[in-house]
Amino acid sequence: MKQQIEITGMTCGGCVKNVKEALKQIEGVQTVEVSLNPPQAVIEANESISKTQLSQALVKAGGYSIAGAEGDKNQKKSGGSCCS
Ligand code: 9UX
Repeated sequence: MKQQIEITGMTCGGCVKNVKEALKQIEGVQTVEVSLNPPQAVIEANESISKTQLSQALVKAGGYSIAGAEGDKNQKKSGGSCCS
């Protein structure tokens, strides 16, 4: 099934890559498409992945979060791997 999530905290192409890699690590996830504009991810997985699980992966990847979800107030702590 497909799930679309809105992501906050992505500011450059490196973020997109980080997010994509992080989401791919989640068990059951088959394909991940991430775009910066609008900041979102579309995930295809065998089963529904919980928002909690997605959110955790995003935070681990570098302080990103799902828009509107709990933890969205977390400020991004540091820049990612590329431009900042
Ligand atoms: Mo995103 Mo770029 O975390 O330095 S701003 S990779």
